Amino acid sequence: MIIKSQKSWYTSENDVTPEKLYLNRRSFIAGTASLAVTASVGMGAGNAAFAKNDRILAPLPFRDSGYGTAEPRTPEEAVTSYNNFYEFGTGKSDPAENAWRLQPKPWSVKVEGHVSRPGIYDFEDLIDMAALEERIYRLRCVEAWSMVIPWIGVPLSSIIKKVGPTSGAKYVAFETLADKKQMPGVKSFFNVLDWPYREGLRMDEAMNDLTFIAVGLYGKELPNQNGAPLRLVVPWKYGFKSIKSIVRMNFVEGQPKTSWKKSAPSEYGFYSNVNPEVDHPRWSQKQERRIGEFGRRETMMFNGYGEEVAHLYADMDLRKNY
Ligand SMILES: Nc1nc2c(c(=O)[nH]1)N[C@H]1C(S)=C(S)[C@@H](COP(=O)(O)O)O[C@H]1N2
Ligand SMILES: [Mo]
Repeated sequence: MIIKSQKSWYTSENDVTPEKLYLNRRSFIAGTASLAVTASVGMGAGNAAFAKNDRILAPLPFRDSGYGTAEPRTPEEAVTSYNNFYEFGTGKSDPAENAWRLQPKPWSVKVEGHVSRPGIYDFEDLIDMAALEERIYRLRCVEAWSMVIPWIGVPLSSIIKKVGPTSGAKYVAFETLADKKQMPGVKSFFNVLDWPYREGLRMDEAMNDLTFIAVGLYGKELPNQNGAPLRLVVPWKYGFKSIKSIVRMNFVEGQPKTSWKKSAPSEYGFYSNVNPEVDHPRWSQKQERRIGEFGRRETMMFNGYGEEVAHLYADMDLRKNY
């Protein structure tokens, strides 16, 4: 019987327990004989966490971007073992346990739609490794916890400029890999989400200076569980907008369909801007628990990035456009 030693930052779902998550307390109770068989999502319940993801992560060259915060960074161990990546299971420790199956190299991204240079881009053609910068951003999950993460990557705008959107491009739609062979959550009987995982941004959001494509964190390549080899980071929006392991970018005219909105439209909208004034139907968004800290913090409008992004929504009702 495996009983995990719990880190201080490793919360149970005691903050909020969304229905969709409660099925998956498996990872939490793996040592509890009476409950050990609840809702296994088909990847072998009860494995020790954090044991298998032994891909060697190369250090990355980067410059400091000046995008920082005085708040302490969340410990690396928490950033890489307390994750949401449903393709590998819905428990917080499932991604770290299962994502070793993902093959992030070689990797390519299909770029299509309203662009002058569509095509299949190798990772190396999309990401200028000589231009990597570090940005320390807050990440606020919709489930009312948050982290501070030193990301390494490039502005999304640098990639968009490469592919040359044309006037028909009003939104960018993103998709994650959905490969049953590599992703046990995708072949699971419990289809929590409609795969592939989909997200999208309005073009002005995508071009905003804060919007980032991360290829690393804490000075090294991205661990698989954090979305290797490239993932979006949109720091003023709830974490689920920050789509991982991207394989497709489609430049479209209409607002794209997104996975969470499709699964529960009254709970998750297209915009998903962090907003303490607009509660989730099942819990408050006024406060958050910073992973690694005791107590709670007040949640900030736009996650504290209002100066950079509030103008994007100047004439919108953010209660309607949640
Ligand atoms: N493809 C994919 N991307 C995803 C998710 C997911 O389940 N699948 N979860 C999202 C959610 S809810 C959050 S909070 C962040 C978590 O990122 P992290 O694990 O690197 O902290 O990833 C987001 N990106
Ligand atoms: Mo999240």
